[in-house]
Amino acid sequence: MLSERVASWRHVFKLDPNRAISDGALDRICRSGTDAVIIGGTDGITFENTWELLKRVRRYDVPCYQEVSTKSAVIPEFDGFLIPVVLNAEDPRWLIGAHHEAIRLYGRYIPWERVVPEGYVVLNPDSRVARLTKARSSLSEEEVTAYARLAEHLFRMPVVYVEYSGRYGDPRLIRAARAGIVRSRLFYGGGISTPEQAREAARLADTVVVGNLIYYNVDAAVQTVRHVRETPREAGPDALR
Ligand code: 1GP
Repeated sequence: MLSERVASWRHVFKLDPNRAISDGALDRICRSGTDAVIIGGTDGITFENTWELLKRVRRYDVPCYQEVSTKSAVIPEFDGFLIPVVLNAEDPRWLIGAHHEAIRLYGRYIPWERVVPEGYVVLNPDSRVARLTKARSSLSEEEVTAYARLAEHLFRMPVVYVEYSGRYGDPRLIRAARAGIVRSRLFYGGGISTPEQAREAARLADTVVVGNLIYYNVDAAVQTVRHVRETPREAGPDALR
């Protein structure tokens, strides 16, 4: 099952098809020992730029997943598909509208066994994803816990994703998400650039996502794999399961 594979990820890199990356940098990322490479982004995502990047990543053994943000860029050759559902979006398009439209058009062809929904909670109001989805991102700990609980218990989502894209997050809110889930996997992504941040994120989340750092300090990005792997996750409510 794909969601079981996703449940084994401790560290992943996220590559943006709309940003340039040299062959040398891509080589380092794909050989870094990360658990998977996710390809996806918010702006300027096309079939062509996604396909170009997928072909380059496919030279390596690392599993490669598409995080789908636009239906016209979906490529069947990925190992699997992560489908963001932005739980705190005030524009319902990003909660259900875009998904409904894609399923209306392509529903009979979708390989559901290779699809994993992600319940996003977008917490950086200045990020492109927050602006696009009109995310209600100024949330209390209690509100974040409630979104996480809702994702797991109402929507049965295998992944809850605390997204700070572009800025390192508030550890209290990552903990608040953890407090709401028992079985779902907690992803954290946003602004990781130092060993301390990588270690802290690894203590708080099940899966740590590193994106932007790849594009300005690939050495530091590669080192986050080791920092995350060396750090045990702190016990949460799921410790009892
Ligand atoms: C973005 O969560 C990822 O969707 C990673 O965030 O790009 O800030 O590392 P950064």
